[in-house]
Amino acid sequence: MKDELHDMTYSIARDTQEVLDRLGVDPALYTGGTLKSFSPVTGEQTAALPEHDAAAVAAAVGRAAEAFRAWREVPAPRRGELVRLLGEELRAAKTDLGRLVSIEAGKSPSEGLGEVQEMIDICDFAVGLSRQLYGLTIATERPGHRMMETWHPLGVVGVISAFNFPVAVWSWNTALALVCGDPVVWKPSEKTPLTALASQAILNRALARFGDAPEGLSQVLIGGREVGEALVDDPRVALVSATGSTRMGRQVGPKVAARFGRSILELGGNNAGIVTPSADLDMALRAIAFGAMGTAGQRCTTMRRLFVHDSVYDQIVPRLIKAYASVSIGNPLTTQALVGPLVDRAAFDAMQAALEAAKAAGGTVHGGERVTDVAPDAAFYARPALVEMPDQTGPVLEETFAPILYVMRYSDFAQVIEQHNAVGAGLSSSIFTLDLREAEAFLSASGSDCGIANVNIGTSGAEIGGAFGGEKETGGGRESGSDAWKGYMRRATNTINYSRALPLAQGVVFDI
Ligand code: UN1
Repeated sequence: MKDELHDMTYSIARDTQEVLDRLGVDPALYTGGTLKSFSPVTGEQTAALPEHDAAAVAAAVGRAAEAFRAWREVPAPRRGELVRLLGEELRAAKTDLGRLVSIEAGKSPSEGLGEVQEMIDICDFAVGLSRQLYGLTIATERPGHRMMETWHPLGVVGVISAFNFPVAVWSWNTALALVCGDPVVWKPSEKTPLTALASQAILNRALARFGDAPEGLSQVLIGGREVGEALVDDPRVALVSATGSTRMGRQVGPKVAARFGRSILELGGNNAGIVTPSADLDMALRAIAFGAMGTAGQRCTTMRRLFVHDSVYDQIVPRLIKAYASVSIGNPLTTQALVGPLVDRAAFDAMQAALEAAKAAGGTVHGGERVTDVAPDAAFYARPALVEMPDQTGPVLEETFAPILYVMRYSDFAQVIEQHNAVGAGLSSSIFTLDLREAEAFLSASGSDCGIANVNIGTSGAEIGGAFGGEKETGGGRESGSDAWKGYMRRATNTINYSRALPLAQGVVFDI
Protein backbone atom coordinates (compact mmCIF):
# COMPACT_ATOMS: atom_id res chain seq x y z
CA MET A 1 0.00 0.00 0.00
CA LYS A 2 1.22 3.47 -0.87
CA ASP A 3 2.41 5.25 2.25
CA GLU A 4 0.79 8.64 1.88
CA LEU A 5 2.85 10.11 4.69
CA HIS A 6 5.97 9.65 2.67
CA ASP A 7 4.31 11.01 -0.43
CA MET A 8 5.35 14.65 -0.31
CA THR A 9 2.23 15.76 -2.15
CA TYR A 10 -0.07 14.34 0.51
CA SER A 11 -1.62 16.83 2.91
CA ILE A 12 -3.95 15.74 5.70
CA ALA A 13 -5.56 19.18 5.71
CA ARG A 14 -6.44 18.76 2.03
CA ASP A 15 -7.62 15.19 2.59
CA THR A 16 -9.83 16.45 5.43
CA GLN A 17 -11.21 19.22 3.29
CA GLU A 18 -12.02 16.84 0.46
CA VAL A 19 -13.90 14.55 2.83
CA LEU A 20 -15.75 17.53 4.31
CA ASP A 21 -16.65 18.70 0.79
CA ARG A 22 -18.07 15.32 -0.07
CA LEU A 23 -20.03 15.37 3.18
CA GLY A 24 -21.43 18.79 2.28
CA VAL A 25 -19.94 20.87 5.08
CA ASP A 26 -19.74 24.63 4.41
CA PRO A 27 -16.04 25.70 4.46
CA ALA A 28 -17.02 28.91 6.31
CA LEU A 29 -17.69 26.69 9.34
CA TYR A 30 -14.14 25.42 9.56
CA THR A 31 -11.86 28.08 8.13
CA GLY A 32 -10.52 31.36 9.51
CA GLY A 33 -11.67 30.74 13.07
CA THR A 34 -9.98 30.45 16.46
CA LEU A 35 -10.54 26.79 17.38
CA LYS A 36 -7.68 24.89 15.83
CA SER A 37 -8.41 21.31 15.00
CA PHE A 38 -5.63 18.73 14.81
CA SER A 39 -5.53 15.18 13.56
CA PRO A 40 -3.95 12.75 16.01
CA VAL A 41 -2.89 10.70 12.98
CA THR A 42 -0.09 13.12 12.08
CA GLY A 43 -0.44 15.83 14.71
CA GLU A 44 -1.03 18.39 11.99
CA GLN A 45 -3.65 21.10 11.97
CA THR A 46 -6.63 20.35 9.77
CA ALA A 47 -8.95 23.31 10.29
CA ALA A 48 -9.64 26.50 12.26
CA LEU A 49 -13.25 26.83 13.31
CA PRO A 50 -15.16 29.97 14.29
CA GLU A 51 -16.38 29.55 17.89
CA HIS A 52 -19.66 30.30 19.59
CA ASP A 53 -19.80 32.49 22.68
CA ALA A 54 -22.24 32.50 25.60
CA ALA A 55 -24.65 34.82 23.75
CA ALA A 56 -24.68 32.46 20.77
CA VAL A 57 -25.41 29.55 23.10
CA ALA A 58 -28.36 31.42 24.59
CA ALA A 59 -29.65 32.23 21.10
CA ALA A 60 -29.32 28.60 20.02
CA VAL A 61 -31.17 27.37 23.10
CA GLY A 62 -33.86 29.97 22.40
CA ARG A 63 -34.30 28.64 18.86
CA ALA A 64 -34.41 25.09 20.20
CA ALA A 65 -37.04 26.05 22.80
CA GLU A 66 -39.13 27.56 20.01
CA ALA A 67 -38.67 24.43 17.89
CA PHE A 68 -39.84 22.33 20.83
CA ARG A 69 -43.25 24.02 20.82
CA ALA A 70 -43.84 22.83 17.26
CA TRP A 71 -42.02 19.48 17.34
CA ARG A 72 -43.84 18.17 20.41
CA GLU A 73 -47.11 18.43 18.45
CA VAL A 74 -45.86 16.34 15.53
CA PRO A 75 -47.05 12.72 15.91
CA ALA A 76 -44.22 10.47 17.07
CA PRO A 77 -44.34 8.12 14.03
CA ARG A 78 -43.96 11.20 11.79
CA ARG A 79 -40.99 12.29 13.93
CA GLY A 80 -39.66 8.78 13.35
CA GLU A 81 -39.74 9.46 9.61
CA LEU A 82 -37.07 12.14 10.10
CA VAL A 83 -34.87 9.62 11.88
CA ARG A 84 -35.51 7.07 9.14
CA LEU A 85 -34.23 9.61 6.62
CA LEU A 86 -31.25 10.33 8.86
CA GLY A 87 -30.45 6.61 8.79
CA GLU A 88 -30.62 6.64 4.99
CA GLU A 89 -28.33 9.67 4.75
CA LEU A 90 -25.88 8.05 7.17
CA ARG A 91 -25.79 4.91 5.04
CA ALA A 92 -24.94 7.04 2.00
CA ALA A 93 -22.25 8.94 3.94
CA LYS A 94 -20.80 5.95 5.80
CA THR A 95 -17.46 5.72 3.99
CA ASP A 96 -16.70 9.43 4.23
CA LEU A 97 -17.89 9.92 7.79
CA GLY A 98 -15.99 6.81 8.88
CA ARG A 99 -12.85 8.23 7.33
CA LEU A 100 -13.42 11.59 9.02
CA VAL A 101 -13.71 9.76 12.36
CA SER A 102 -10.36 8.13 11.59
CA ILE A 103 -8.85 11.51 10.68
CA GLU A 104 -10.17 13.29 13.75
CA ALA A 105 -10.17 10.60 16.45
CA GLY A 106 -7.41 8.39 15.03
CA LYS A 107 -9.52 5.24 14.87
CA SER A 108 -8.63 2.28 12.69
CA PRO A 109 -10.63 2.15 9.43
CA SER A 110 -12.77 -0.70 10.70
CA GLU A 111 -13.55 1.10 13.96
CA GLY A 112 -14.24 4.39 12.19
CA LEU A 113 -16.81 2.64 10.00
CA GLY A 114 -18.06 0.69 13.01
CA GLU A 115 -18.86 3.92 14.77
CA VAL A 116 -20.98 5.09 11.84
CA GLN A 117 -22.70 1.70 11.79
CA GLU A 118 -23.61 2.29 15.43
CA MET A 119 -25.30 5.54 14.31
CA ILE A 120 -27.25 3.70 11.63
CA ASP A 121 -28.29 1.02 14.13
CA ILE A 122 -29.65 3.54 16.63
CA CYS A 123 -31.63 5.21 13.86
CA ASP A 124 -33.26 1.88 13.00
CA PHE A 125 -34.00 1.32 16.67
CA ALA A 126 -35.48 4.80 17.11
CA VAL A 127 -37.70 4.50 14.04
CA GLY A 128 -39.34 1.40 15.53
CA LEU A 129 -39.50 3.13 18.90
CA SER A 130 -41.42 6.03 17.37
CA ARG A 131 -44.47 3.74 17.29
CA GLN A 132 -43.85 2.29 20.73
CA LEU A 133 -43.67 5.22 23.14
CA TYR A 134 -46.26 3.69 25.39
CA GLY A 135 -47.22 3.84 29.04
CA LEU A 136 -49.10 1.48 31.32
CA THR A 137 -52.76 1.18 32.19
CA ILE A 138 -52.85 0.65 35.94
CA ALA A 139 -55.56 -0.97 38.07
CA THR A 140 -57.35 1.69 40.09
CA GLU A 141 -58.96 1.18 43.50
CA ARG A 142 -61.88 3.47 42.57
CA PRO A 143 -64.91 2.15 40.67
CA GLY A 144 -65.70 3.84 37.36
CA HIS A 145 -62.17 5.18 37.02
CA ARG A 146 -59.30 4.49 34.73
CA MET A 147 -55.65 5.19 35.53
CA MET A 148 -52.89 5.33 32.95
CA GLU A 149 -49.60 6.95 32.25
CA THR A 150 -48.69 9.05 29.24
CA TRP A 151 -45.23 9.92 27.99
CA HIS A 152 -44.78 13.44 26.66
CA PRO A 153 -41.82 15.21 25.03
CA LEU A 154 -39.50 16.67 27.68
CA GLY A 155 -37.91 19.77 26.13
CA VAL A 156 -34.53 20.88 24.83
CA VAL A 157 -31.79 18.25 25.16
CA GLY A 158 -28.20 19.48 25.55
CA VAL A 159 -25.64 16.92 24.42
CA ILE A 160 -22.01 17.15 25.52
CA SER A 161 -19.83 14.50 23.92
CA ALA A 162 -16.24 13.31 24.11
CA PHE A 163 -13.57 12.90 21.44
CA ASN A 164 -13.42 9.11 21.56
CA PHE A 165 -16.88 8.41 20.13
CA PRO A 166 -17.27 11.75 18.42
CA VAL A 167 -20.44 10.94 16.49
CA ALA A 168 -22.05 7.74 17.85
CA VAL A 169 -22.83 9.28 21.24
CA TRP A 170 -24.54 12.23 19.57
CA SER A 171 -26.60 9.84 17.48
CA TRP A 172 -27.69 7.76 20.50
CA ASN A 173 -29.02 10.93 22.06
CA THR A 174 -30.32 12.61 18.94
CA ALA A 175 -32.15 9.66 17.39
CA LEU A 176 -34.01 9.09 20.66
CA ALA A 177 -34.55 12.78 21.42
CA LEU A 178 -36.02 13.46 17.97
CA VAL A 179 -38.56 10.64 18.12
CA CYS A 180 -39.37 11.60 21.71
CA GLY A 181 -40.22 15.13 20.52
CA ASP A 182 -37.14 16.98 21.78
CA PRO A 183 -34.79 19.35 19.93
CA VAL A 184 -31.03 18.88 20.44
CA VAL A 185 -28.24 21.39 21.02
CA TRP A 186 -24.88 19.66 20.76
CA LYS A 187 -21.53 20.72 22.15
CA PRO A 188 -18.98 18.25 20.77
CA SER A 189 -15.48 17.85 22.17
CA GLU A 190 -13.19 20.66 21.03
CA LYS A 191 -10.87 17.88 19.85
CA THR A 192 -13.42 16.57 17.34
CA PRO A 193 -15.52 19.45 15.99
CA LEU A 194 -15.32 18.46 12.31
CA THR A 195 -17.18 15.18 12.68
CA ALA A 196 -19.87 17.17 14.50
CA LEU A 197 -20.22 19.61 11.59
CA ALA A 198 -20.39 16.66 9.23
CA SER A 199 -23.10 14.93 11.28
CA GLN A 200 -25.15 18.12 11.31
CA ALA A 201 -24.74 18.44 7.53
CA ILE A 202 -25.98 14.87 7.13
CA LEU A 203 -28.96 15.58 9.38
CA ASN A 204 -29.63 18.77 7.41
CA ARG A 205 -30.07 16.65 4.28
CA ALA A 206 -32.58 14.46 6.11
CA LEU A 207 -34.36 17.60 7.34
CA ALA A 208 -34.56 19.00 3.80
CA ARG A 209 -36.13 15.77 2.56
CA PHE A 210 -38.48 15.66 5.56
CA GLY A 211 -39.82 19.08 4.61
CA ASP A 212 -41.66 20.73 7.47
CA ALA A 213 -39.51 20.34 10.57
CA PRO A 214 -39.11 23.49 12.67
CA GLU A 215 -35.91 25.57 12.46
CA GLY A 216 -33.42 24.89 15.22
CA LEU A 217 -34.37 21.26 15.81
CA SER A 218 -30.72 20.25 15.84
CA GLN A 219 -27.81 22.65 16.35
CA VAL A 220 -24.07 22.35 16.92
CA LEU A 221 -22.12 24.70 19.18
CA ILE A 222 -18.40 24.96 18.59
CA GLY A 223 -16.13 25.98 21.42
CA GLY A 224 -14.55 25.04 24.72
CA ARG A 225 -15.53 24.88 28.31
CA GLU A 226 -17.50 28.16 28.43
CA VAL A 227 -19.81 26.91 25.71
CA GLY A 228 -20.49 23.72 27.64
CA GLU A 229 -21.06 25.69 30.84
CA ALA A 230 -23.54 28.04 29.20
CA LEU A 231 -25.49 25.02 27.96
CA VAL A 232 -25.41 23.33 31.36
CA ASP A 233 -26.57 26.47 33.18
CA ASP A 234 -29.42 27.38 30.84
CA PRO A 235 -32.72 26.56 32.59
CA ARG A 236 -34.41 26.08 29.20
CA VAL A 237 -32.29 22.96 28.68
CA ALA A 238 -34.49 20.28 30.22
CA LEU A 239 -31.97 17.45 29.94
CA VAL A 240 -28.19 17.54 29.81
CA SER A 241 -26.70 14.33 28.46
CA ALA A 242 -22.97 14.50 29.14
CA THR A 243 -20.27 12.00 28.24
CA GLY A 244 -16.73 12.47 29.52
CA SER A 245 -14.55 12.14 32.58
CA THR A 246 -15.81 11.67 36.12
CA ARG A 247 -14.18 15.04 36.87
CA MET A 248 -16.37 16.72 34.27
CA GLY A 249 -19.46 14.91 35.59
CA ARG A 250 -18.79 16.07 39.13
CA GLN A 251 -19.18 19.63 37.86
CA VAL A 252 -22.04 19.12 35.43
CA GLY A 253 -24.23 16.87 37.63
CA PRO A 254 -24.62 19.22 40.64
CA LYS A 255 -25.10 22.29 38.41
CA VAL A 256 -27.95 20.70 36.51
CA ALA A 257 -29.43 19.28 39.73
CA ALA A 258 -29.29 22.71 41.40
CA ARG A 259 -31.72 24.05 38.81
CA PHE A 260 -33.75 20.81 38.96
CA GLY A 261 -32.82 19.91 35.40
CA ARG A 262 -32.42 16.32 34.39
CA SER A 263 -29.08 14.79 33.47
CA ILE A 264 -27.78 11.61 31.90
CA LEU A 265 -24.14 11.15 32.88
CA GLU A 266 -21.82 8.73 31.08
CA LEU A 267 -18.52 9.14 32.89
CA GLY A 268 -15.35 7.16 33.49
CA GLY A 269 -14.95 3.42 33.46
CA ASN A 270 -12.38 1.18 35.11
CA ASN A 271 -13.60 -2.00 33.51
CA ALA A 272 -12.31 -5.41 34.47
CA GLY A 273 -12.29 -8.96 33.18
CA ILE A 274 -11.94 -12.14 35.21
CA VAL A 275 -10.32 -15.24 33.72
CA THR A 276 -11.43 -18.28 35.68
CA PRO A 277 -9.98 -21.81 35.71
CA SER A 278 -12.57 -23.13 33.22
CA ALA A 279 -12.23 -20.26 30.72
CA ASP A 280 -11.87 -20.93 27.00
CA LEU A 281 -8.43 -19.34 26.92
CA ASP A 282 -8.20 -18.85 23.16
CA MET A 283 -11.46 -16.98 23.16
CA ALA A 284 -10.55 -15.02 26.28
CA LEU A 285 -7.25 -13.98 24.72
CA ARG A 286 -8.94 -12.49 21.68
CA ALA A 287 -11.65 -10.80 23.70
CA ILE A 288 -9.12 -9.27 26.09
CA ALA A 289 -6.88 -8.11 23.24
CA PHE A 290 -9.76 -6.25 21.56
CA GLY A 291 -11.19 -4.97 24.84
CA ALA A 292 -7.88 -3.64 26.13
CA MET A 293 -6.02 -2.52 22.99
CA GLY A 294 -8.87 -1.62 20.61
CA THR A 295 -9.29 2.11 19.91
CA ALA A 296 -5.83 2.45 21.53
CA GLY A 297 -7.46 2.01 24.94
CA GLN A 298 -9.58 5.13 24.45
CA ARG A 299 -13.06 3.72 24.89
CA CYS A 300 -14.97 4.30 28.09
CA THR A 301 -15.58 0.55 27.94
CA THR A 302 -11.90 -0.36 27.46
CA MET A 303 -10.73 -3.26 29.64
CA ARG A 304 -8.28 -1.77 32.11
CA ARG A 305 -7.99 -4.48 34.79
CA LEU A 306 -7.67 -8.23 34.43
CA PHE A 307 -7.89 -10.78 37.23
CA VAL A 308 -6.48 -14.17 36.25
CA HIS A 309 -6.85 -17.31 38.32
CA ASP A 310 -3.54 -18.76 39.57
CA SER A 311 -4.18 -22.07 37.79
CA VAL A 312 -4.31 -20.49 34.30
CA TYR A 313 -2.09 -17.43 34.77
CA ASP A 314 0.97 -19.02 33.19
CA GLN A 315 -1.07 -20.29 30.26
CA ILE A 316 -2.66 -17.02 29.24
CA VAL A 317 -0.55 -14.10 30.47
CA PRO A 318 2.62 -14.96 28.50
CA ARG A 319 0.46 -15.28 25.37
CA LEU A 320 -1.10 -11.92 26.06
CA ILE A 321 2.33 -10.34 26.53
CA LYS A 322 3.28 -11.75 23.12
CA ALA A 323 0.15 -10.32 21.54
CA TYR A 324 0.98 -6.93 23.03
CA ALA A 325 4.49 -7.11 21.60
CA SER A 326 3.28 -7.97 18.11
CA VAL A 327 0.04 -5.99 17.65
CA SER A 328 0.21 -3.74 14.58
CA ILE A 329 0.46 -0.04 15.38
CA GLY A 330 0.13 2.47 12.60
CA ASN A 331 -1.45 5.23 10.64
CA PRO A 332 -5.18 4.50 10.39
CA LEU A 333 -5.49 6.41 7.12
CA THR A 334 -2.88 4.47 5.21
CA THR A 335 -2.80 1.07 6.92
CA GLN A 336 -5.16 -1.44 8.49
CA ALA A 337 -3.15 -1.40 11.75
CA LEU A 338 -5.19 -2.46 14.77
CA VAL A 339 -3.85 0.27 17.06
CA GLY A 340 -3.84 3.93 16.04
CA PRO A 341 -2.61 7.03 17.83
CA LEU A 342 -3.38 8.47 21.23
CA VAL A 343 -5.43 11.62 20.89
CA ASP A 344 -2.63 14.03 21.87
CA ARG A 345 0.52 14.61 23.89
CA ALA A 346 -1.42 14.98 27.14
CA ALA A 347 -2.84 11.47 26.68
CA PHE A 348 0.64 10.06 26.07
CA ASP A 349 2.04 11.89 29.11
CA ALA A 350 -0.79 10.59 31.31
CA MET A 351 -0.04 7.07 30.08
CA GLN A 352 3.65 7.39 30.92
CA ALA A 353 2.86 8.84 34.35
CA ALA A 354 0.54 5.93 35.11
CA LEU A 355 3.20 3.43 34.03
CA GLU A 356 5.77 5.11 36.29
CA ALA A 357 3.32 4.98 39.19
CA ALA A 358 2.64 1.32 38.46
CA LYS A 359 6.37 0.55 38.55
CA ALA A 360 6.68 2.39 41.84
CA ALA A 361 3.86 0.21 43.20
CA GLY A 362 5.77 -2.96 42.24
CA GLY A 363 4.38 -3.51 38.74
CA THR A 364 6.24 -5.12 35.84
CA VAL A 365 5.58 -3.20 32.64
CA HIS A 366 5.54 -4.87 29.20
CA GLY A 367 5.35 -2.38 26.31
CA GLY A 368 4.06 1.16 26.73
CA GLU A 369 6.88 2.89 24.84
CA ARG A 370 6.38 5.56 22.23
CA VAL A 371 6.35 4.35 18.62
CA THR A 372 7.98 6.96 16.44
CA ASP A 373 8.51 5.34 13.07
CA VAL A 374 4.92 5.52 11.83
CA ALA A 375 4.17 9.25 11.87
CA PRO A 376 5.69 12.69 12.34
CA ASP A 377 6.87 13.78 15.80
CA ALA A 378 3.71 15.73 16.46
CA ALA A 379 1.68 12.52 16.62
CA PHE A 380 1.67 10.19 19.63
CA TYR A 381 1.61 6.48 18.98
CA ALA A 382 2.40 4.06 21.80
CA ARG A 383 2.71 0.34 22.14
CA PRO A 384 -0.12 -0.83 24.42
CA ALA A 385 1.13 -1.73 27.88
CA LEU A 386 0.40 -4.84 29.90
CA VAL A 387 1.40 -4.39 33.53
CA GLU A 388 1.66 -7.32 35.93
CA MET A 389 0.68 -5.94 39.32
CA PRO A 390 1.13 -7.51 42.75
CA ASP A 391 -2.03 -5.78 44.05
CA GLN A 392 -4.85 -3.53 43.04
CA THR A 393 -3.19 -0.29 44.19
CA GLY A 394 -2.11 3.12 42.89
CA PRO A 395 -2.94 3.78 39.23
CA VAL A 396 -4.97 0.55 38.98
CA LEU A 397 -7.73 2.28 40.93
CA GLU A 398 -8.00 5.13 38.41
CA GLU A 399 -9.05 5.38 34.79
CA THR A 400 -6.12 6.41 32.58
CA PHE A 401 -7.47 7.00 29.08
CA ALA A 402 -4.76 5.01 27.30
CA PRO A 403 -4.02 1.37 26.44
CA ILE A 404 -2.84 0.04 29.80
CA LEU A 405 -4.04 -3.32 31.10
CA TYR A 406 -3.22 -4.11 34.74
CA VAL A 407 -3.07 -7.86 35.28
CA MET A 408 -3.45 -9.41 38.75
CA ARG A 409 -3.62 -12.96 40.07
CA TYR A 410 -6.45 -14.32 42.17
CA SER A 411 -7.23 -17.60 43.87
CA ASP A 412 -10.62 -17.16 45.53
CA PHE A 413 -13.81 -16.38 43.60
CA ALA A 414 -15.59 -14.46 46.38
CA GLN A 415 -12.52 -12.32 46.93
CA VAL A 416 -12.06 -11.53 43.27
CA ILE A 417 -15.64 -10.28 43.05
CA GLU A 418 -14.90 -7.97 46.01
CA GLN A 419 -11.79 -6.69 44.28
CA HIS A 420 -13.60 -6.34 41.00
CA ASN A 421 -16.10 -3.99 42.64
CA ALA A 422 -13.56 -2.11 44.76
CA VAL A 423 -13.04 0.81 42.36
CA GLY A 424 -14.93 4.07 41.91
CA ALA A 425 -16.28 3.45 38.43
CA GLY A 426 -19.00 0.95 37.52
CA LEU A 427 -19.42 0.87 33.76
CA SER A 428 -18.57 -2.49 32.20
CA SER A 429 -17.29 -5.89 33.28
CA SER A 430 -16.80 -9.41 32.03
CA ILE A 431 -16.06 -12.92 33.17
CA PHE A 432 -14.57 -15.75 31.16
CA THR A 433 -15.90 -19.04 32.46
CA LEU A 434 -17.62 -22.22 31.36
CA ASP A 435 -18.84 -22.79 34.92
CA LEU A 436 -22.52 -21.96 35.15
CA ARG A 437 -22.32 -21.19 38.85
CA GLU A 438 -19.56 -18.64 38.38
CA ALA A 439 -21.28 -17.03 35.41
CA GLU A 440 -24.60 -16.65 37.21
CA ALA A 441 -22.94 -15.47 40.43
CA PHE A 442 -21.11 -12.78 38.45
CA LEU A 443 -24.40 -11.58 36.96
CA SER A 444 -26.30 -11.78 40.26
CA ALA A 445 -27.15 -9.11 42.82
CA SER A 446 -23.94 -9.90 44.70
CA GLY A 447 -21.81 -10.11 41.54
CA SER A 448 -20.51 -7.35 39.27
CA ASP A 449 -21.81 -3.93 40.35
CA CYS A 450 -21.52 -2.48 36.82
CA GLY A 451 -24.18 -1.30 34.40
CA ILE A 452 -22.83 -3.78 31.85
CA ALA A 453 -21.86 -7.31 32.87
CA ASN A 454 -20.83 -9.84 30.22
CA VAL A 455 -19.96 -13.53 30.06
CA ASN A 456 -17.35 -14.80 27.61
CA ILE A 457 -17.06 -11.54 25.72
CA GLY A 458 -14.99 -8.46 26.54
CA THR A 459 -16.07 -5.24 28.22
CA SER A 460 -16.33 -3.08 25.09
CA GLY A 461 -18.30 -3.16 21.87
CA ALA A 462 -21.83 -3.00 23.25
CA GLU A 463 -24.75 -3.14 20.80
CA ILE A 464 -27.22 -0.25 20.70
CA GLY A 465 -30.20 -2.45 21.64
CA GLY A 466 -29.25 -2.57 25.31
CA ALA A 467 -29.24 0.34 27.74
CA PHE A 468 -25.72 1.75 27.87
CA GLY A 469 -24.24 3.24 31.04
CA GLY A 470 -22.98 2.46 34.50
CA GLU A 471 -23.19 2.98 38.22
CA LYS A 472 -21.21 4.80 40.92
CA GLU A 473 -18.68 7.26 39.51
CA THR A 474 -19.79 6.35 35.98
CA GLY A 475 -22.77 8.57 36.76
CA GLY A 476 -25.82 6.29 36.63
CA GLY A 477 -27.11 7.44 33.22
CA ARG A 478 -28.49 5.12 30.55
CA GLU A 479 -28.51 5.87 26.84
CA SER A 480 -29.25 4.03 23.63
CA GLY A 481 -31.51 0.95 23.76
CA SER A 482 -33.99 -0.76 26.08
CA ASP A 483 -36.13 1.88 27.81
CA ALA A 484 -33.44 4.59 27.88
CA TRP A 485 -35.94 6.68 25.84
CA LYS A 486 -37.82 7.37 29.05
CA GLY A 487 -35.00 9.70 30.06
CA TYR A 488 -35.97 11.96 27.15
CA MET A 489 -39.67 12.20 28.02
CA ARG A 490 -41.80 13.28 30.93
CA ARG A 491 -44.30 10.90 32.45
CA ALA A 492 -47.80 11.99 33.39
CA THR A 493 -50.07 9.78 35.48
CA ASN A 494 -53.68 10.33 34.42
CA THR A 495 -56.78 9.29 36.36
CA ILE A 496 -60.14 9.59 34.60
CA ASN A 497 -63.46 9.35 36.40
CA TYR A 498 -66.18 8.12 34.04
CA SER A 499 -68.72 7.40 36.84
CA ARG A 500 -71.35 9.68 38.37
CA ALA A 501 -69.83 9.43 41.86
CA LEU A 502 -66.70 10.85 43.41
CA PRO A 503 -65.13 8.09 45.51
CA LEU A 504 -61.90 9.30 47.08
CA ALA A 505 -58.75 7.23 47.19
CA GLN A 506 -57.67 5.65 50.46
CA GLY A 507 -61.34 5.62 51.55
CA VAL A 508 -61.22 9.25 52.60
CA VAL A 509 -64.64 10.87 53.20
CA PHE A 510 -65.11 14.56 52.44
CA ASP A 511 -68.84 15.24 52.03
CA ILE A 512 -69.82 18.85 51.62
C1 UN1 B 1 -17.62 5.26 24.71
O1 UN1 B 1 -16.48 4.86 24.77
O2 UN1 B 1 -17.92 6.42 25.13
O3 UN1 B 1 -19.49 -0.38 23.90
C2 UN1 B 1 -18.75 4.51 24.11
C3 UN1 B 1 -18.66 0.24 23.20
C4 UN1 B 1 -19.20 1.21 22.20
C5 UN1 B 1 -19.49 2.53 22.82
C6 UN1 B 1 -18.39 3.13 23.64
N1 UN1 B 1 -20.40 0.66 21.62
O4 UN1 B 1 -17.46 0.07 23.31
